[in-house]
Amino acid sequence: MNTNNKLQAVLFDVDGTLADTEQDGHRLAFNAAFKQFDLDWDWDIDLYGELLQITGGKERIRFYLEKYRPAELNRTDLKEWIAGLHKTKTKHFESLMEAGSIPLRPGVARLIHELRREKIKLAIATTTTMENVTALLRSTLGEEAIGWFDVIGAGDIVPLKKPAPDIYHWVLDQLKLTASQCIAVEDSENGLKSALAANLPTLITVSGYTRSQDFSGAVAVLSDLGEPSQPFTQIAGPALEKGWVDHTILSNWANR
Ligand code: XBP
Ligand code: MG
Repeated sequence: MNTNNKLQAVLFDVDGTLADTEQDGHRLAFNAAFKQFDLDWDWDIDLYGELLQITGGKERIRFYLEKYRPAELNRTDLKEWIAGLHKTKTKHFESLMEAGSIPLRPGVARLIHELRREKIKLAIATTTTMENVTALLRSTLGEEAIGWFDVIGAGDIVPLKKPAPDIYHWVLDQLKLTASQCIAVEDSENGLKSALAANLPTLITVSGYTRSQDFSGAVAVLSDLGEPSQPFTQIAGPALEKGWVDHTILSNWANR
């Protein structure tokens, strides 16, 4: 095999992929921030599912105002007000992570440790705010885990969030790798669109809010990354010999 084609890096999404953070993490943090701002808004589980079509917390708040609270759009300081509300939301999310409220999904820690042993680079490409990424990694894998990732692309580092490919382009640039040397792991249609538009082979592990989305173009769709003791369920893609994702399977997908 040409070394240029060898799998060099795995690019992980965060929300829904590393951990199921939306329903009982981000949603609760938004609601806590609304309360702190004396707003009578409550994003219940169904409404939040609808709002998730918009990636990015600040963008999601603006979308909610446009659809459900148009009077609020008349604020003269709207942009700053949303930014302040979102900052408060981030603090609440960090507290939830510090309390250890959300575990990593099956197979995530195992695969990260294995990729490190195999000297395959780790990167993150996410829409979420950087503080959320570090809080999650710290609470689940320990303080030093942040340093295991060669590149972390997060939040507003690029102007256009997923489904635009910008965050994946930015991470590939930082890694100095081409898309064909890497594979992305995502959980959502917006994330898949973003990775595919950057030409990345993409594995989907479905999450709470995303299991009925359209994952055409993914190398495979799985319930999760699986463990030898707790195999994944395969939803789409070519039949696999094992019930857990390891670096060999990822290399094969990257080199299809
Ligand atoms: C994640 C998101 C984020 C989080 C909230 O999408 O859409 O907006 O819900 O994060 P993906 P912030 O998993 O595709 O990256 O509030 O920090 O923006
Ligand atoms: Mg996601």
